[in-house]
Amino acid sequence: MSEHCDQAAMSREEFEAALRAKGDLYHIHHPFHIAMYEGTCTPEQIRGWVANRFYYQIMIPVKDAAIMANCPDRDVRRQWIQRVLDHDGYDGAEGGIEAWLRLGEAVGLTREEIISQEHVLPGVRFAVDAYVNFARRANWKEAASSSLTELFAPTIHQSRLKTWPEHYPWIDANGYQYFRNRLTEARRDVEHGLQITLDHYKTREQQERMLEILQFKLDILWSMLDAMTMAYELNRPPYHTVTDQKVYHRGLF
Ligand code: AHQ
Repeated sequence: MSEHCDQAAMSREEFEAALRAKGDLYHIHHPFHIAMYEGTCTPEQIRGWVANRFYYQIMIPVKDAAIMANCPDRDVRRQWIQRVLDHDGYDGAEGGIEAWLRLGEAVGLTREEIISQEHVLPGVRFAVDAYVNFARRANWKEAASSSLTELFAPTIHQSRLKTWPEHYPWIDANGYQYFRNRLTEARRDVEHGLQITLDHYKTREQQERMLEILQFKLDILWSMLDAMTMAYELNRPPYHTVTDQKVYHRGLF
């Protein structure tokens, strides 16, 4: 039992404020992100970030489909499926994964090397897989609420749209469509995720558990950038002491 279980439940407003306060720990404050929007990243660091985040992007719809598979509520599924469509695309819309591939080409990667996952660092893969596996086995409402780091996402997408063109003129501006798309998609997703979350967690203990779930997701985002820092800022990619070859596993499931 958490030490809070004997405390009174937070009101809906207090609970929402506690969720939003977690934004202080969002990965927009990670040194790697700060370097990106301050313009001090090298092309190799930008390419490393895009190639590694591709794994996160392709696993988001898998995560969302896992939540839907566990969700018996048709009205929730009718709304949640939009997240899968936003990334996978459908007739008439290329989808976010395709837009991310175009971001990859815009920063000088080839589609083949992105899709091959040859740049995906073990630490990034483990963090993303932890998120997907949580969504597969957690109560669907807990899994749904773990997406609420997107409360803070519009700001981070806006920071890229505002700063990258001036700092990285070598990046083809066509690559920025993904970030533009997420400004509206994230806001719509958060509306739905927040309503599920504020309706579900009623006791203080449940509310404290939700804050733990959000911290779990913040840790995922932060540790992805830690892995990229080791590889692309500290020049200590995996196995760098024993080989200059890229050594990685492609995922076992
Ligand atoms: O592009 C992002 C995205 O599609 C999603 C889905 C959502 C989720 O279901 O967890 N989270 C998320 C995020 C995206 N972009 C991240 C970024 O920094 O570009 C932020 C990330 C999030 O805040 O969870």
